[in-house]
Amino acid sequence: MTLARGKFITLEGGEGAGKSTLLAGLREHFAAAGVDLLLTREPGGTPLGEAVRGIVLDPAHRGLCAESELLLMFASRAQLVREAILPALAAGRWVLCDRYVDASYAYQGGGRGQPAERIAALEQWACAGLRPDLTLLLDLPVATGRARAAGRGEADRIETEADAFFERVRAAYRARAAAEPGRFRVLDAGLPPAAVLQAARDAVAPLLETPR
Ligand code: Z5A
Repeated sequence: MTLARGKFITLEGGEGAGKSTLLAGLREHFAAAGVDLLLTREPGGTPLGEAVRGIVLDPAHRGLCAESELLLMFASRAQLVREAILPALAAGRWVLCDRYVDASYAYQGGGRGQPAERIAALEQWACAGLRPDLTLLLDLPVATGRARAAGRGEADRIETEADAFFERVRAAYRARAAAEPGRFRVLDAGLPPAAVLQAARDAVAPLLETPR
C-alpha cells in the first residue's frame, strides 16, 4: 500500500485576525481526529526562516526596500518548503501553516505595490509547485484587528504601517479568495473564537473524510 500524501492547509488574514488563536483550536481538533500534524509558520519554520523573520519584523530595519522584503519572504518560503513541508507531506503528515504565498500577494503585492506577475514568477521558482489544498482566510475589518493587536507591546516593522496599507492587504486577500473559491474558505473573524473555530472545523471536514 502506498502512503497517501498529507494535506496542506494554510491560514491567512490581517493583523489581529485571530490566526494564533484559531491555530491552537485546530491543533486540538486534528489531534482528536488522529492526524499527524506539522504546525509551522511564515516567515519562519526553519532555523534560516526564523532568522529571516527576525530581520523582516525588526523595526530597526525601517529602510528595507519592498524588493528586499519580497525576496526575503520567498527565501524563508523556499527553505521551509524543501526542508519541512514537502518531506512531511511525503511522509503522510498534514501541514498547517500560519501564512504562505497568499501573504506575499496580499502584503508585498497589495500592500507594497509589487507586481503580481513578479510574485507569480517567484512562486513558480521558489515553491516547487506546492499549493495549499485549503486556505482559511480570517477576514476582519482593519480597525477591529488593529484594536485587538494594540495591547501587545512594541509594534513590529510591518505593524507600524498606516491603516491604508492594511486596507490594501485586506482587499488583496479578498480578491484572491474570490478568484479561487475552490481553495479558499473565508471565515468571519469578527465572530467569537468558538464560532470561528467551528467554521474552520466545518471547512476542514471534507479533507478529514478523504482516505488517510
Ligand atoms: N508577511 C508578509 O508581509 N509577507 C509574507 O509573505 C508573509 C508574512 C508570510 C508576520 O506576522 C508578518 O509578516 C505579518 C505579515 C508579514 N505582518 N503583519 N502585520 P504574523 O503572521 O506572525 O503576525 P500577525 O499577522 O501580526 O498576526 P497577529 O497580529 O499575531 O495576529 P493573529 O495571530 O492573527 O491574532 P491572535 O494573536 O490570535 O489574536 C490577537 C488578539 O485578538 C488576542 O488578544 C486574541 O485573544 C484576540 N482574539 C483572537 N480571536 C478573537 C476573536 N474571534 N474575537 C475576539 N478576540 C479575538
